[in-house]
Amino acid sequence: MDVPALVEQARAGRPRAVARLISLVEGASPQLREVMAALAPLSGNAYVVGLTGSPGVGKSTTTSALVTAYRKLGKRVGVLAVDPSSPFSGGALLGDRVRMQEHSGDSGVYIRSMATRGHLGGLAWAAPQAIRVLDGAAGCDVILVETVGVGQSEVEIAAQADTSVVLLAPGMGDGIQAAKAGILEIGDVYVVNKADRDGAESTARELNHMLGLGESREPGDWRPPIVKTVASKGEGIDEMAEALEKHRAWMEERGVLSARRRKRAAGEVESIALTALRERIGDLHGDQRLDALAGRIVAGELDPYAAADELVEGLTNGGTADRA
Ligand SMILES: Nc1nc2c(ncn2[C@@H]2O[C@H](COP(=O)(O)OP(=O)(O)OP(=O)(O)O)[C@@H](O)[C@H]2O)c(=O)[nH]1
Ligand SMILES: [Mg+2]
Repeated sequence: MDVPALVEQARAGRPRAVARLISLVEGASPQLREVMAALAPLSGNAYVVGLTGSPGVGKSTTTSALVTAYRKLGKRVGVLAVDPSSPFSGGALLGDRVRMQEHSGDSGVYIRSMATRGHLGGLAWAAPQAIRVLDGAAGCDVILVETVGVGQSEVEIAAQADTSVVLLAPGMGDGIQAAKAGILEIGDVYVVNKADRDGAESTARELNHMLGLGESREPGDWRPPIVKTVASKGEGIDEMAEALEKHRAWMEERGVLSARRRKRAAGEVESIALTALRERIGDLHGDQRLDALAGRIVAGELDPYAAADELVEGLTNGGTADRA
């Protein structure tokens, strides 16, 4: 596969080339490095918005309505629907495809679903690379990343996004769960969707109360807004887009955007390096270097910490040439 040609085709607006690039990174193809190297100078223009919330709160419906709003502004939009509970792309996200169907004929919209369970490093590993393809190769101005809020995943997705949106819906006991799940720390913008249903007002009030209970804010600090939407009718979506824009502007003013991106890149490097190190250590089982160190520990000549230092030193200094 000719990576530079694929990148060129993707940049010329060919959706199939974008899809193939994402498949390469998703499948951890041997060409992954080549793809990432090609995309490095092209990336960094897209604004990445993460949307998370309990199953069924309306993430896909909201995402689809936001796509419409951004398209009206002439922006190219990428959508990444990440399913952290499934090792298969497609299955659980079939409903999402249906809800996104209205954009299927639009060449300014790329929609991709991705399963991350079973991936080494999970979401933290797979999503940022797909985001790079949508950003650098597909030239998206905005990338919307939808993840179901289960366990750790919402925290992980918050770390991937420039702006994190937490969605709630009335009547799901979400307010109380919110505190437990720790989402009160990750939301930059809160959306109470299904505002056509009873209880939306009290959900918003409860959320407002809980957000206010946090540590006191300095003047000029970001105060996460709460937006009420009826995504299925497109109501409140413009307000939501406005809240996102405000957050983006606030981050840019204060240098928060670049700080977040640097932190994200650092985390990515760390995770890739740890994976590489783990693989090399895994390769050492049955290797005489590890065995020799173990023997010295058992003989009382060496403690396990000093042995681990020696092992890591040896791997990082001597072990690279033969594996590059
Ligand atoms: N009444 C009402 N229903 C809505 C609204 N938004 C979405 N729905 C409905 O809620 C259901 C779930 O919507 P989705 O957008 O699939 O929700 P989701 O959060 O993406 O769901 P998962 O991806 O399965 O976690 C669908 O039947 C939608 O039509 C709304 O504002 N009001
Ligand atoms: Mg969905």
